[in-house]
Parts: sequence; structure tokens; C-alpha cells
Amino acid sequence: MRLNKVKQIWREGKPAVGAWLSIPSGFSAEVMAHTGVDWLCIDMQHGCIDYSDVVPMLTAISTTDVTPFVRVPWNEPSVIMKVLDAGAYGVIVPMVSNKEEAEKAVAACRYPPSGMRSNGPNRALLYGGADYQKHSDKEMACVVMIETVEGIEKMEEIISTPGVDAAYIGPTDLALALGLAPVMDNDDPKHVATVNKMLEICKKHNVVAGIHTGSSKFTQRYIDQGFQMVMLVADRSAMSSYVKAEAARLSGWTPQSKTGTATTSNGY
Ligand code: 3PY
Ligand code: MG
Repeated sequence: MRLNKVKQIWREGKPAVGAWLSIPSGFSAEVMAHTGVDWLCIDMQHGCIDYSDVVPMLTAISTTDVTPFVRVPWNEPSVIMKVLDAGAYGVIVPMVSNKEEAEKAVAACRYPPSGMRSNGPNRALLYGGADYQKHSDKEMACVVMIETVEGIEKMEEIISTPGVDAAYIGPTDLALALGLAPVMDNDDPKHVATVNKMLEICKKHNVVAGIHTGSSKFTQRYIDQGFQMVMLVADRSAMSSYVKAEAARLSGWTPQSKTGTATTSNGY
């Protein structure tokens, strides 16, 4: 079976840097897959993406050896199983708030007797290899997001749930849960303390710590701290910020459209 390169990076104690896909396009997924990141995540939660978009995007990522993840819209076993069947090598499950929810996510990623995943790896067999079912429990990454009031309170029971490979912070939902504005790269002391606490608990339980960022400054900060799954940039922000930055360098031209000024700079 094709091995999960990101899991290999984690086992070696190194960081895996990724990027985020919100645009429903096989072509833009392929472009992003050729940027040299370790992993890409197709975002079905907040991206403009449905299952019929996910399949060609996974196919496009397969033109490279970048590891494909999907963030599912919710902790719903049928969706987790379907994206794994389509060839995702890991799922990112939003808003996991306690041990029972973490166990539910893990069970959807593993075949019996370890879990409750149903057999039917249609595209996963083509991508992973003929012996996919034999090894997939070991290769599929189950990543749970910690970003709710209850999840913050119960982070240790979530992180220590057997089968959880990584715990991933959604910084803006985490900020809301802490009573702060939903800012991505967040220096608020309450936010920093919660992020640091999660990292410490992950280290204690030998679970990978992950986090989303909105800039290389914060990606670097979290890598230096010991996070091993860090998201550098999303397709839509890469596109928008590059065009805006290039346009801003021009002289002798007055933009007629005011649209650019409406985009926020807090990561969303
Ligand atoms: C968050 O910031 O809450 C996220 O989930 C990032 O996508
Ligand atoms: Mg979130």
C-alpha cells in the first residue's frame, strides 16, 4: 500500500507544512499540489466544496506525492467514510468536544474490529494499492479539531483518546470560544495560553499538535514551538493577496473597483 508520507514525517519528529483548498476545482488543487507543500486539505466545512468536487480534486492531487486530507463538514461517520473511500489519506474533523466524539471520529476511520468503517474503498484502492484494506487503519490519519468551549475544557480526554493521530486548533473558533474576536494569527494572552496548553498535552500523550495559520510568521512560530501539522496558506487568500500586492505596486493607474477594500485581513 502507498504509505502516508505525512505520518512518516510525524514519526520522524519533523513538522509537516500544508495548504488549504476552498476553491472547488481540480485544476486549482493540481496547481496547489505543485507548490511543494507536504499536505493539502480539501475543506468541505467552510470551503465552497461538495463531494462531487472532492473526487476530481483528490485525483488532481494524486498527480504529485502530496498527502491529501479532507476536512469534513461535521463529525458524521458516513461523510468521513466516503472521503476515505475517495482516496483521502486523512480526515480533519471539526469541533470535537469530548472523548465520545473523538471515539466516534476514530471509529469511522478504522475497519472492524478496531472501528466501524464500512468496506468499499472504490477510488482509495486505485490510489492506495490492492492491499489497501489490510494496511489502511495504520495509514489513515484521524485529526480532531479542538475549538469549542467544551473541547477546551476537555482537551486532555480528547487528545488521549486511542486512535487520535493529531489534534488541530482552529484559531478563529478557538478565539470565539474564549470570548475573543475571531482573529486567525492571535497574540491575545488567553489564546496563546490555550494554544500552549494544548501543545503541552499533545506532547505528554505523544499525539501530533496541529494548527491553522494566516501567515508564514505564525507558521514559523508554531513550527519552532513543536507543532508538527501547520497550515501555511489557503488557495483563496494566496490568490487574493498576491493580486492585491502586485496591483499595489503599479503607478499611473487608479483602480475603478472598490471590491478589494472589503476583504478582511484577519485570516478570513
Ligand atoms: C478556525 O479558525 O476555527 C478554523 O477552523 C480554521 O479553518
Ligand atoms: Mg473552525
